[in-house]
Amino acid sequence: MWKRLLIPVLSLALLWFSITLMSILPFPQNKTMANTTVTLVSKSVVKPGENFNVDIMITPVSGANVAGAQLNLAFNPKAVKVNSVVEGNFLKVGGSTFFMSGTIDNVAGTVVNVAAAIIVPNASVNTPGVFVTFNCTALTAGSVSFVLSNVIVGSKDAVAIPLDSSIIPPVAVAFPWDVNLDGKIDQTDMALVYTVFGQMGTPGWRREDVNGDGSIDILDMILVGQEWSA
Ligand SMILES: [Ca+2]
Ligand SMILES: [Ca+2]
Repeated sequence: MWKRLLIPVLSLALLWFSITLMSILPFPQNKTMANTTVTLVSKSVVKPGENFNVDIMITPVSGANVAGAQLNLAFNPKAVKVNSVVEGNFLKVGGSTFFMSGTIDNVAGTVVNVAAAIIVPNASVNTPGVFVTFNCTALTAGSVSFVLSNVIVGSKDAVAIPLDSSIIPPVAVAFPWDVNLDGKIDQTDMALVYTVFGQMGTPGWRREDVNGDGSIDILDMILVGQEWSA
């Protein structure tokens, strides 16, 4: 009797366990990029003192009819400063615009209230483009994440358009002495230089040539050592 019951009971238990597991585990959703996206485009590596641009790119879905956008930017003010905020061509494709370059605070590490609206009745945009460009200067060692917030992209009917927030990533700007680009300057970077110590090549041919002079030597190690963050 018990033996005859055992198999069905076990099967039922297994089925219940499987169903429970399926409802608990975060199975990947069927993710489609159906929404308008706002992305941040920048060089990944800059040298101290270097000027570089951070572009904010908007890619509308078909029929989004974008007529305006706003955002804030946050960054690490020790690693980078923002010099200017310039409107890109994204909205201008649709017509003339009213542009607010926002307020730069290089102590707090913010640019707030960057916004633009098309000032042509019934005009809108459905093609990707650079909404705004932040011109920045890299300051000191470390890495910086740019983070967007308060992002609103509006249609010509003044309705907020759904955005794919999953592709509003922080972008790391790393410095030459962060050889492995992990945001820390530590034993790992020193070990990478050590591994190829003495090699010669075209200046900067590999990241271990930290000072970009073509020779991997003590000068590269000194640069890593002087920026040690561990
Ligand atoms: Ca590192
Ligand atoms: Ca070198």
